[in-house]
Amino acid sequence: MEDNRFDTLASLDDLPQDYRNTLTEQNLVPLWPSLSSVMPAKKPIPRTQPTHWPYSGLRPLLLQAGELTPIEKAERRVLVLANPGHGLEKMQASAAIYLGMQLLLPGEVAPAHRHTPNAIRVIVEGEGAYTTVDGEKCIMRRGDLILTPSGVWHEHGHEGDAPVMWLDVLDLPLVYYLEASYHIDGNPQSVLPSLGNKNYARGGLVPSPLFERGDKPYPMLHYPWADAKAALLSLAEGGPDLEAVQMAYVNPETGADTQQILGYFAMMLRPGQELTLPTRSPASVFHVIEGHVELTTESRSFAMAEGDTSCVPGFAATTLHNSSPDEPAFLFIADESPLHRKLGLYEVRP
Ligand code: 1HN
Repeated sequence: MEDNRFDTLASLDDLPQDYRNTLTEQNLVPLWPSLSSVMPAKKPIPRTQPTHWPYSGLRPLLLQAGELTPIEKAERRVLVLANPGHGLEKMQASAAIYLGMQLLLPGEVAPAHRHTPNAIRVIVEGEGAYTTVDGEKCIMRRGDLILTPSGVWHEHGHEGDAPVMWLDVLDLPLVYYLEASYHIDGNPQSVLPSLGNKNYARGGLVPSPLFERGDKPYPMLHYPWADAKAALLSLAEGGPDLEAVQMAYVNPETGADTQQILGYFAMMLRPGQELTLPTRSPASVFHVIEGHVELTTESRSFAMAEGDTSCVPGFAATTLHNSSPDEPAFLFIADESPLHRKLGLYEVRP
């Protein structure tokens, strides 16, 4: 048996032009000339290229956008981290992941809206900004994860005195491809009295008044970095032999991924640690919260500093290295694994 029979199939040029013209007139296409590109042998040929967006390059351009474009003219003032493999105008980091770096200046308001794509934010720099999600005012601090699930009202405001920047991660490319992407404008939300994430102050305990359990699909919207970092340090301390010090962000009521399509993780690399990740079908995004990380994938290598973001396609062998001999490094990771698992496409290659 040949290794790849598809390579031997006839091409379009093997067909007479008048036959091809007649097919086109009737909106018909022969399959065999395209079979090997839509289903390549053994693994996909991704459009997604390993790509690195250093914060040092992005930051001054985003601040410049703050001077050039008032918030009223932007709705959201964002520079999109676009993967050249998809074409910059597609605004995709991977097949399903959109990434943007957003700027809010003191006193500005990014008005309330809701939309079908799911969003999250990871705070990169600055203090005093907040986002109100479903009536819950979430104060943004560096490294915090804040969820804005599909269909939920959200708006951003800034009561501090220096610019605030954060990374937005959305499943927009997928939802757009499905022709399911739209938004609805809203009015300022009233902030509801709530304990927010403090309802889930300790792992393993969920509120259960009068023996009942909550039924919100997104019970926790704000995951402070201080808690995630403490959890990672505790895991590392308790397991000196543990290869990967990694936490998944989950719905505390169900233990499931926080959102339906993209998955979110926090990882600690011990001083000097080199970690080879499993080769998996979903694409992944890596964002450095603290420290320096060298990411190597498919003969590309990125020296990542704090605030840097990079993207790696699925099926790509990837190694992370904390180049500091005496400080841990901390990463935020987003991937397409919930989507792949739901679709039955999730794979880990040996
Ligand atoms: C959006 O609503 C936000 O609410 C950020 O901050 C980025 C990118 C595409 C579509 C909607 C936000 C977005 C977005």
